[in-house]
Amino acid sequence: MTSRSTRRVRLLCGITAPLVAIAGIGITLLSSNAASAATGLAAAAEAQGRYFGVAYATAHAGDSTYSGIAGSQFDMVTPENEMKWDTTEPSAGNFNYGPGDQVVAFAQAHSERVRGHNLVWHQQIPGWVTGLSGTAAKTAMENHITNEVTHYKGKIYAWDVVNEPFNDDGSYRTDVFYNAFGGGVQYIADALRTAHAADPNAKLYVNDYNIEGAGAKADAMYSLAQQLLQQGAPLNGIGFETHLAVQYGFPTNMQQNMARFANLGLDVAVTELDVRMTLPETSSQDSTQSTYYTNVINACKAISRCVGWTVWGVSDNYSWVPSTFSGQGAPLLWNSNEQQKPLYTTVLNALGGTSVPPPPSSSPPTSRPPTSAPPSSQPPTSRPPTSEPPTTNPPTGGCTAAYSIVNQWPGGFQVTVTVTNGNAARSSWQVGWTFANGQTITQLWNGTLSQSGSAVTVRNMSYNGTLGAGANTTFGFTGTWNGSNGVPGSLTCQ
Ligand code: 9MR
Repeated sequence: MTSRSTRRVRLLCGITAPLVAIAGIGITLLSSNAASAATGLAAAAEAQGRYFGVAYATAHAGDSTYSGIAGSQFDMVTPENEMKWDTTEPSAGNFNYGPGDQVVAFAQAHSERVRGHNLVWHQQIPGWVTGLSGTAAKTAMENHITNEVTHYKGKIYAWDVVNEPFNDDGSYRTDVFYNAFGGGVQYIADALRTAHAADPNAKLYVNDYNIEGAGAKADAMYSLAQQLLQQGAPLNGIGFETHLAVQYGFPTNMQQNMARFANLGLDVAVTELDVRMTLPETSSQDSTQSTYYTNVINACKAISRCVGWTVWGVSDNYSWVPSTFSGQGAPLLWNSNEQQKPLYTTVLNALGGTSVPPPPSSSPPTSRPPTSAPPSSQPPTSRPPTSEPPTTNPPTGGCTAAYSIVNQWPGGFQVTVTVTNGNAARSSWQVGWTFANGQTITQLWNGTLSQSGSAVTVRNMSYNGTLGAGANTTFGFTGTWNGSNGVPGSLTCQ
């Protein structure tokens, strides 16, 4: 099936140019290779173009039930402690990546991606760092980031570059990094730039708790995000930890609050979800907990740039909660005997269940943001914008691809291509086109490129080949042009 439509997109350089959303060739994949590798929660999240992750601790790796759940129900892993500074650089210049490598190996063995957590935080830093000041502290921070991000280059989907920079009243924590750089925005911008230089393809986040709902702390984070973007710092997303408690109420206007960050052109993610309660567990508290989890799932689902959820642990027996909040616990989807709670089904249903949903009948497919950051060659004015959904009709088979120039400058340009699946789940895709004006791709992300002359073929990466019915994903590239920079006449997708 082939269809074609045109829309006008305002380029960041101020020119309005005709861009084209182009449908491709419909090929229905055979069921033998169409099934997603993911099961349970991950499969449900992936069916609508998002992920469902878990904090994983090597301390429990020998527990086969724990590892079995972590390796089958999720498609993203966050090391609970293994990539923090006190583990990775316990003394100056002595790096220890053994535990973090173990987490990455676990994730890769189970086809799961990794959120790196974290590079700069006021907690879990060794004494040799807190004792520094001035240039020595700045240098230590930059060296630490450069070394760790370089070590994991290409293996990390997103980094929590700076963790928990704010006090609850919205003021900055005046930690060693704040003091060394003379301000919050200064050290955070420097940390982001340093991380970006080491791995231009990792998405870079600032992460915090108690910013889920409207309030002074969320406003402070919003102001920080604006300032970082204004100065061209490579910020890609905001992490909302979402450590909730049934007794404290649900965050005010969580969806609207997350959406305003997304509207800045940022990804948003729920990064450390759990909902604790006062023990003993009661049915009334369970009911509130179910509501809170459902609300969090729905808030993210309603925002196209919300990329996924991560729960902060598998089962209640290993949760951080009881040792931190005396008399509280039961915050997760598996109980202290590592058995599924009814809450698991609640969350699965909120995600949409394991069955593949039908394609949308009238609304355009949910837009999924890029899964890695644009390259460093991108000029500072070119924030990765929210890609517009293609204007093609919902495909009935095969897949379609829409090409959108999202930025252009003399001799260079940036494109986002949205790949939208038809009505059959698939495990791979391939998009092709021919450049009309001899353009050359210089760097491409979220896909594997082959360009021969003007003919371009892009295939999926291991992590974004699987698309449920009606789901979409994007890849992007920067390139060079000379004379004119027209959009290709047609794109194929199969
Ligand atoms: O779950 C982590 C726990 O094992 C550690 O002892 C603790 C140290 O402060 O950190 C916990 O994880 C935190 C995360 O790294 C940042 N956000 C809050 C999490 C819960 O405290």
